[in-house]
Amino acid sequence: MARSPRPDATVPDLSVFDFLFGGLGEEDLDQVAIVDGMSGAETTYRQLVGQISLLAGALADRGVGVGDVVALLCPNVPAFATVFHGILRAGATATTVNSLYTPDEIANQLTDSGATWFFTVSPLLPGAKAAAERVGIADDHLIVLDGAEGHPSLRDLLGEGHRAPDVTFDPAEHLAVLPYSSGTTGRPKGVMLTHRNLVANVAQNMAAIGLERDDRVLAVLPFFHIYGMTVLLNYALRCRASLVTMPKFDLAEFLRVIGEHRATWLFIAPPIAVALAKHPLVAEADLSSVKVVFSGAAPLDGALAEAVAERLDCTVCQGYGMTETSPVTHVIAVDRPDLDRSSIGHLLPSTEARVVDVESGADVEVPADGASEPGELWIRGPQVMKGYLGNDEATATMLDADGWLHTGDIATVTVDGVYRIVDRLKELIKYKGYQVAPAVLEAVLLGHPKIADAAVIGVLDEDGQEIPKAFVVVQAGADLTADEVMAHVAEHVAPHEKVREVEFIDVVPKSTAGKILRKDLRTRQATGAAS
Ligand code: 4UW
Repeated sequence: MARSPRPDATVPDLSVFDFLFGGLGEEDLDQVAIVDGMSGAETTYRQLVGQISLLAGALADRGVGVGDVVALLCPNVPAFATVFHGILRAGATATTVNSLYTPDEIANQLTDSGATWFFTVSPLLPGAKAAAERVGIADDHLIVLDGAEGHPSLRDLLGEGHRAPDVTFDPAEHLAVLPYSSGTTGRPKGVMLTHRNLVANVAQNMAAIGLERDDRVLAVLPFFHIYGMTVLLNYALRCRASLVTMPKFDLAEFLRVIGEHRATWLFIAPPIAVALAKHPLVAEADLSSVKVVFSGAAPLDGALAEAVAERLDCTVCQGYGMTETSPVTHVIAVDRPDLDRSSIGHLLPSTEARVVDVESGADVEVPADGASEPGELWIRGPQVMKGYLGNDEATATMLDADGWLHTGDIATVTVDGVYRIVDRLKELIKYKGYQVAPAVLEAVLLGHPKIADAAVIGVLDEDGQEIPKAFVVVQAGADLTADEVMAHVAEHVAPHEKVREVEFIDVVPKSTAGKILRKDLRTRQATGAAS
């Protein structure tokens, strides 16, 4: 068992709102909290807190408070921060929805989370409305931030002028958010994160990562995902930095926004690192303001990290974690330029870890020199989730009686406490940092009349990035092409979940209990064996 080399972080017994905004000083209020990277419109901390309070008041006036779940389907625009923190300030729980989701996927999350109010934006209204209708959320409970006929708008709600309510709850028990994650296996599940979980992770980040007041932080990674939620919307704002929002990634726009707003920190996922290292457009851009590029959500190759550092003349750092840990557990902090960039660095303060041999269940030996043998990474700390909503069985598989969360990632560790992710035990696939659940794709594949059986794993493309690949068994006597398989999946899932490679096989390898042997498919992929 290992602990962080840094002193413990103090985790105050506060709500997310009070921790982030309760201590705003006079000198902070006129600081820019958020810049809309597209229009350049600025929101100060004073304005942001004012809007959050008004939204909380409008929600309270509608009877929304502790015990209610409010869904938010919205790209990265400044109003996301108002709504997200307004929901929490009112005492309700926010469930953030992937803005790429299909109406079916949205409806599943609305139903599973028990959401009764729903915020979205007009470009996403068709999908949101279809989902809302399916689950019985009426038009007056479906708020369209920028306005749409028949729906309340954000301006309507803020214009009512209600004061924020007095709410009381126990931050250690009360759910702040319910993001969705498939975890180690199966379909997406609601991850129960308390106010304390989120406050803790911000406090832990503050004691390690190194973002400073006055930094301008590019916020292109989605706020709905735990990475954007905690690191951008919570940690950066608590540091009194300025967020520069972008609703979606487009390289030319990304480079323009960095130059125009003099962004100092870029939080990215590895595919953006590939673009920064290789794309010709980068050579023409003014990236002289960039001090730090911080990557997370999927493995970062060491040579790629070097290439980015050299080309941008900046520091490249890496963080690791998962939705179930709020998410950050490990980082290469900016004050550790000595660490290998392909490692995930050290444990965050107040975080413990074990690296456990998968066969024997014992902690791996850590040699005096070099890295340990690989084992499953286990985590314990105040950022670890309460469990999965309404799914005790899935919770019990991941969280043991001693509070250890079994990540499903395979890591090594050195005697200096530097960790490296070397493999994944669980079936989860990360495509551009987004979660893709094989179970979801396999169900879609099995829905095709010409497919007898199917299994999906992650494989690497030529840039070393993970993509979903389907192994398909065709029904006897049927004719099916790889393109037809991919088109069928694309019709039923969000764009990031598409199957991007297909191989036809005779039989899907399975255990006697009928579980897909993904390990065998990975071996087959690695060796090119047609066994
Ligand atoms: N290297 C290898 C990594 C890495 C990784 C994540 O969608 P989720 O549940 O959560 C995330 C969290 C991203 C994140 C955490 C902490 C942090 O500092 C940061 O950047 C600043 C980003 O993506 O997926 C969790 C799974 O994603 C893989 C790993 O398999 C993990 O269980 N993963 N980060 N640096 N793999």
